[in-house]
Amino acid sequence: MAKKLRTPEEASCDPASITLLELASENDYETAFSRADSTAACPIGADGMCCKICAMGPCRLVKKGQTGVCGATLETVGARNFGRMVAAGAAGHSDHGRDLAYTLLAAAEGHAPDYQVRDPAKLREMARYLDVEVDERPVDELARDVALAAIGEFGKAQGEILYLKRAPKKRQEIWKKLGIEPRNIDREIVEMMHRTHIGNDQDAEHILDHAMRCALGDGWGGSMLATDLSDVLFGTPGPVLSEANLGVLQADEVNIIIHGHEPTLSEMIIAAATDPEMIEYAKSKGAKGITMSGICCTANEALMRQGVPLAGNFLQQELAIITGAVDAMVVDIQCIMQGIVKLADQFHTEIITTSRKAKITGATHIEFDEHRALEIAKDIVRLACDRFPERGDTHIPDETAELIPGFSHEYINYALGGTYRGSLRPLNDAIMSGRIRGVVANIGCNNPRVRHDEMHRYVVTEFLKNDVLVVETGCGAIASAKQGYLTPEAALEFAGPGLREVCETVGMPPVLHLGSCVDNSRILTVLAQMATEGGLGDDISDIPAVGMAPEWMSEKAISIATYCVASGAYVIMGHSSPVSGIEGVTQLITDRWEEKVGGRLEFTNEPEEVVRRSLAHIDKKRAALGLPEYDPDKWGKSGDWRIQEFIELPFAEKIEAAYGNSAK
Ligand code: SF4
Ligand code: MSK
Repeated sequence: MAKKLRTPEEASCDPASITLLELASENDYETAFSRADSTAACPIGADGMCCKICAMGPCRLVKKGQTGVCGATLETVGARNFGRMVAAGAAGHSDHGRDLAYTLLAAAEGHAPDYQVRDPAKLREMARYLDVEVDERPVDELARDVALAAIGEFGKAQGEILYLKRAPKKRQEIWKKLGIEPRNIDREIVEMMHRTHIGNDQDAEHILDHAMRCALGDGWGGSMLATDLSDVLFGTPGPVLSEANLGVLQADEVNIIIHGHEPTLSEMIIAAATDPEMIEYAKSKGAKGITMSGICCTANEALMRQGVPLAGNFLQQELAIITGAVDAMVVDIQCIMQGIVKLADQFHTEIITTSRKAKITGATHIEFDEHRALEIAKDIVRLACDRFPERGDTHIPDETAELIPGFSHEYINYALGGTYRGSLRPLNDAIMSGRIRGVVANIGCNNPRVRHDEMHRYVVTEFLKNDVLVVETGCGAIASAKQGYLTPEAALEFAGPGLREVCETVGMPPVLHLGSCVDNSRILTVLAQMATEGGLGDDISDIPAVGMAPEWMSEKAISIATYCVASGAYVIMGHSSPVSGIEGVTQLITDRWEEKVGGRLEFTNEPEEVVRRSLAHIDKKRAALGLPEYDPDKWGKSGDWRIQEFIELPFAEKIEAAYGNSAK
């Protein structure tokens, strides 16, 4: 019997997406939503109980005590599957970081003339962490040495990853004691694959210890390097004003969507799209100009530094094509659905793959080469313009929301502490006083198995009400952007009284957008700085903070979750657990990991449970630090909104409010 298809409203809570899902349904356009409805997940695989790592299997272990042909237990199979997810996620983030290091090297050596060092201060900071001599050396010479040192972190022969020293001292000692300090980035990924080969590591706890080591190589290695290198090459983000949702597409302009994860080519496409010669070319094809927008984390990279609008998050990549208004979708790496090519065949949209690591059958492949980046970018823009006259009807939804992203950890320091004494002290103080109850990092993807954006919307709304400051990256941040949570005004409307006062004082949104998936490393940096600033313990595990990815789908999310846990954080993932059928593994990643590293990893598909457990954890950590119990009634008696409220009172009530009964 065919599975019932969800209605558009059941599939998404985003109005723009609902409109386009209605159009998809009327016209039989296939999307991830309809494929999820018609493709039931394999229950054995979903629970982590299937092993297919050798040809004696695949072995489907359906009951307790059952083993594979080789005798592998459920626990071993589950831990191996989990470890391999971590390895794949860590590889994705880290290989991205490696490419950026090679781009910096090419730029420093004069082989990539379209790139240069945009943030020399960040370059010098990187140099200090990577033990590169700084002195008064010319920028290109320093950039070359930093690039080589960064490349070295992926495969060096001895020692440990140098960025580990950015973690609080106590955390470094925990890693050392457990023997999970990553030696280099690639080695831990390779070893994870080796250990999980048939007939090798067959102790679930031992396999999962290595999963933490491998993930730490991502968080404090590959991802952190990727973030820093992007800042060096393209500039460290600061606040910009932009817009989000599919309404950013323009009916009378050439629309180019950039999608994937890398800023390297997209930065050049943005430059090409603003070139007067290209704009003239677009006009020669009947368009008024060229509009750039983005999907997924290439979008977040371009948004953070250039203010390029967000067309949408992961589940909107196909919906964007259904608008009929996208002339070219230029994709690089990660989170690109193969389905876009088949869908684009029904429209005029050109799908252009650009990475030497990611071709899609049927797409146009224009391979990116950093040595002639701008020239390639112009070819791509021209191709998009050539598609414009082929457009049919367009259906661009009206929805857009304003947002202010660009909260790098440097900017958060500056916003809170000022130019001369950039510091997280005011944030720590606000948490200590109870104005801010705690911090939640809401990250990660969308997943068509759950209602699009719903979990993100629910948890963020609840946290704001409860005076919890929310920091976000990836597609979770895009969900909040569409919701209107990324503006300072959102604090007046949605935040509890304490958080509202802090946001008003600083002029910041109650939800801070920190960037793309690799930029979760910025969250590690903020947490490490909060721990060393004083007043909130001396380790990440002491801070009243929780991490979560309520709509996760990617292996990268599992790597991120694991490195956050190994760094001391409590992490709750939504949707479902990849090891839900294996009690022993669930126990290891929760209670046992908590005993070892202070963090734990839980899964629940109940949004209310995510909020309840998070607030309970935050309050438990506050109590352990001896901080006052959270009491919203203490706050909210100051701030602009109170003054505004006062001004709007009738005269008699104004007197009463100002002087009380004594005025009578
Ligand atoms: Fe089956 Fe063991 Fe081979 Fe896995 S490794 S497929 S459990 S025989
Ligand atoms: S893009 S990994 S769907 S956050 Fe980074 Fe979004 Fe998740 Fe991809």
